[in-house]
Amino acid sequence: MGRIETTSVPEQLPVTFLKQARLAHSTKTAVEANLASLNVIHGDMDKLAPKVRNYVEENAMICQPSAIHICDGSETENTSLLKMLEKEGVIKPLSKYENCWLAKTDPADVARVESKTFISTPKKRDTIPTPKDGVKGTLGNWMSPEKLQNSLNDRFPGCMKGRTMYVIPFSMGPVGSPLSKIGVQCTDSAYVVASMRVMTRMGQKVLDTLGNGDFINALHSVGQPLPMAKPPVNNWPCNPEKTIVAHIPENNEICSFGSGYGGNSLLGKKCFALRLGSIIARDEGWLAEHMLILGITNPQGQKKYVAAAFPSACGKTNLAMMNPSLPGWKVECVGDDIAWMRFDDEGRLRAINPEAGFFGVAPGTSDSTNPNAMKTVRSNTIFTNVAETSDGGFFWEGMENEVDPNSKITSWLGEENWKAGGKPAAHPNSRFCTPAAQCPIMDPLWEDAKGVPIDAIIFGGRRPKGVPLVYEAFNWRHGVFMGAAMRSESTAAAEHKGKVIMHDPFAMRPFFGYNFGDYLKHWLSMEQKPNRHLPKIFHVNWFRKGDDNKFMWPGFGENVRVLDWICRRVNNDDCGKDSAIGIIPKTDAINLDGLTDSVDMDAIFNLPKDFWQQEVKEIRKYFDEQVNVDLPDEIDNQLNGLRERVKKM
Ligand code: GTP
Ligand code: SPV
Ligand code: MN
Repeated sequence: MGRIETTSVPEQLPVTFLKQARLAHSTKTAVEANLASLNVIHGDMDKLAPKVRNYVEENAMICQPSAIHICDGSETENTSLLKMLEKEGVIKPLSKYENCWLAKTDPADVARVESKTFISTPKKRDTIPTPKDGVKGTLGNWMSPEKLQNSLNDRFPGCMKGRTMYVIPFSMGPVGSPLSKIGVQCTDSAYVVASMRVMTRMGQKVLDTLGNGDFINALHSVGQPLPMAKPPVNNWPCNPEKTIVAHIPENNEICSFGSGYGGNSLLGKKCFALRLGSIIARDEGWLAEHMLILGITNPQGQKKYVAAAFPSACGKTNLAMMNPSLPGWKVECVGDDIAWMRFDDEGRLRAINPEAGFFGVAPGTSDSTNPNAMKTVRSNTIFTNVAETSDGGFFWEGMENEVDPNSKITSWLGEENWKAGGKPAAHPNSRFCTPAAQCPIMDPLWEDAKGVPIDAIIFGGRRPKGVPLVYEAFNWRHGVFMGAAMRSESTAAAEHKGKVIMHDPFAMRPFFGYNFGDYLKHWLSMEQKPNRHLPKIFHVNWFRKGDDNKFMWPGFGENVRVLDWICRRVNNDDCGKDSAIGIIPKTDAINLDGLTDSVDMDAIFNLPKDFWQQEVKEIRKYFDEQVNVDLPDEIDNQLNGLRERVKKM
């Protein structure tokens, strides 16, 4: 503790992007005055390695918080922050459980904001493909360095006035693992600190490992200096009009302003592990993907690991912790959202989960759909925008049979004595933030520094029509094409309105750190190195709907039947047959033993020719308009191949 001792500002600080902007508008004396007035209320600036200290001082100079708190990650620190948040009315305890909390946000700040998420590089084409003339690009948002500098300069100076700036050293991946990477996030939100403590490994041990090494620079502000002109809604300060989530790959820097929610504010997750992560991965020859990782063991004791990419709110968390309905099968969870994967010296693709917690969709989660998640969230969990029950519990859509019928429900919007029929009790993107270690089925190797060997990669999405339950790629290239051609119904995870089928290649559309065409080339290049055991690639769809508009497949624990077929295909079992779109299960090859729901398997695997002709056209249009000249020839060939096969259907 103590005040920052600074007699002079070095002429040559390592200059982050933001600081260039700030220093251009500030005199050295003013900077010194700011620094000298800073009040360190927790931790010791003198003990920080020079690079970390510079970053903290720089952010403090710009944002002008009233105090600095360097997080040690301890239980004591966490408890006192939670108490403070409770006192401020940001969170309240859910007394039915141990150390569980409910936060309600300003209803204007409930999800990622893709339209305000930018990547800034000197050359636009490094970040996004050039769409065809007259077409608006949808594969990410680029901003010029000059414009970003102005935007940041318009927002960050003085943005933390009256607030404490927390310094969060965090590791993505187990602390000290050669596959892990370190970041330092400065934020003026204690809710973010408590959440980052769940989602990442954070605190003193990370600083010890980092030494004076390099790290990802992550700055976050809710964008509401004190005193606020108007009091915050739900004690949740945010600044939706001015929200911006900016990435500056050249500097390994993230600057996020105006939102306290999820991927906008927990900067280790999408900003670091996916957007900047995918760039680092390309440069270093590996893959950073929006994928769950699970281990699956068949009744004979044979175990495989699988990674699966589904778009936001399309079933990753549920699959990652599934409770298999087939007797003798076991699923174990390595991660539910992000996979960092690289080929090892033996040519096997190995994956780690860079996260330490789950930021999972609450609605739909129940003892019947995801009992392992329900067990995980009963302690040490922060819930956001769910409903509460009068007996101190949580509630959301899907839990109707699991609450005391005598208890009263208060909706996330504060509607007391809430009853089904009107607005939902919980926001559709309400979430639990819970430690992975508490999940009863964590894989024994989930924190293994080497990562787990991946046998199969699965793509999937919400496809109400035409797309079968499962099919397999003919080979790696075809699999990469399948990832590129992914489409899915939009969900509440971002600001999209209505249920439209959107292209979401690799489930990464909101998370690409660089030009999607180059990303495809990177994926294709995986095949070009010798002696690699390339995982087989599959596509699944749990969400096909019948004429009655109901899901045709029961999903959840029953999905093990599909994983069973996938595992057999990985073993080269002769249980598949060629179709126009890929390899599909032979008749009766999906084990339906004990399935109580009646499922029309013919309908679920039916491939309507007109649908697929339309699909080919739509993919063609998307590639032409959006990826344009950056589309690799191989992907073009793959689409032509599909078109020809569909013609012959
Ligand atoms: P993000 O955290 O946003 O990346 O989402 P996610 O991909 O982890 O999705 P999640 O597993 O949280 O599921 C989102 C919603 O889909 C929840 O409401 C689930 O109940 C529902 N869901 C998941 N799996 C299935 C399934 O097999 N069938 C059906 N019908 N719904 C499912
Ligand atoms: C997603 O949207 O894919 C999420 C939630 O996992 S968030 O952390 O908000 O990005
Ligand atoms: Mn996600």
